[in-house]
Amino acid sequence: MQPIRNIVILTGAGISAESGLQTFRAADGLWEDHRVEDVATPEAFARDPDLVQAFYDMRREGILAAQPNPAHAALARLDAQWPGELLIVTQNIDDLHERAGARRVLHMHGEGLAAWCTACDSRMPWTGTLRDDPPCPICHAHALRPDIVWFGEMPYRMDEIFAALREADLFVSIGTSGAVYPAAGFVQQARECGAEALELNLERSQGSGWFHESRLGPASAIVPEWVEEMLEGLRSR
Ligand code: BJW
Repeated sequence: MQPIRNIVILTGAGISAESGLQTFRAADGLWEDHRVEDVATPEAFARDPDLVQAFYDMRREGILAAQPNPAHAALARLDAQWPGELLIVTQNIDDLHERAGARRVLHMHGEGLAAWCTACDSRMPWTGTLRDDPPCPICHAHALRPDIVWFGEMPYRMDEIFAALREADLFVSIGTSGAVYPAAGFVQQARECGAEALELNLERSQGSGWFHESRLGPASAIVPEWVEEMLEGLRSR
């Protein structure tokens, strides 16, 4: 077998669970008190902007209070040391990969600490609240929304993701349930292009059968173990 050179890593809410950020689909998950259609669709936002803005104001506070955990730190270490192509595609809207030091990160579902002005189409860092409907600092319209991708909207930077998947020798999925497309289909796309596929999760995901190997456990333990293996493999090449 050829040595692994190019890696695509898909992360989901499970990697941030041990940083205190709730996942979506656990029994006590984020949407326990909210129906997903009431908060995570453009239609819901049009119908009840106050409810949706308040939900994301709360999420923003949670992100600001959270700290990266050993799984984020391990991926940052791999990013810094891996000599081949590497792309961390995260579905998460938190910035914990970046705060741990990772650089090759792509947020396919947007960023919780950013706002998007739908009047002038500007995107900007945002750490305050939006439920008070502040004006856009650029065009002054009252048309700011969280810069995140809701159901029915196109995830960001799909061309870059598909290009990376085509070149990947290894696809690794960490802490995602495989319930939301197009991310849930990445494993199939990577495999069709010849990649090995590894899943790291607390429990098997919906698409578990697509992976060559599944390692089960908390991300803060199994991600650093896997990263050490990869770096050890580099040293012995
Ligand atoms: C641990 C752990 C620990 C816990 N250690 N692990 C029918 C069929 C197919 C598709 C569709 C369909 N009907 C509609 C669609 C499309 C739709 C979709 O997928 N719907 C599904 C409900 C079926 N998708 C879309 O609309 C997307 N857009 C789209 O498809 O555009 C068209 C297109 C087509 C082709 C190419 C390109 C585009 C947009 C999806 C947007 C999703 N947005 C959200 C909200 C973002 C903002 C926010 O954060 O509020 O993104 S939904 C939510 O789910 C969020 C997440 O990123 C996403 C995935 O969730 P994730 O991360 O997997 O979390 P959980 O909770 O599900 O799982 C956590 C996992 O962690 C579990 O497995 C645990 O075991 C594990 N875990 N603790 C390790 N300590």
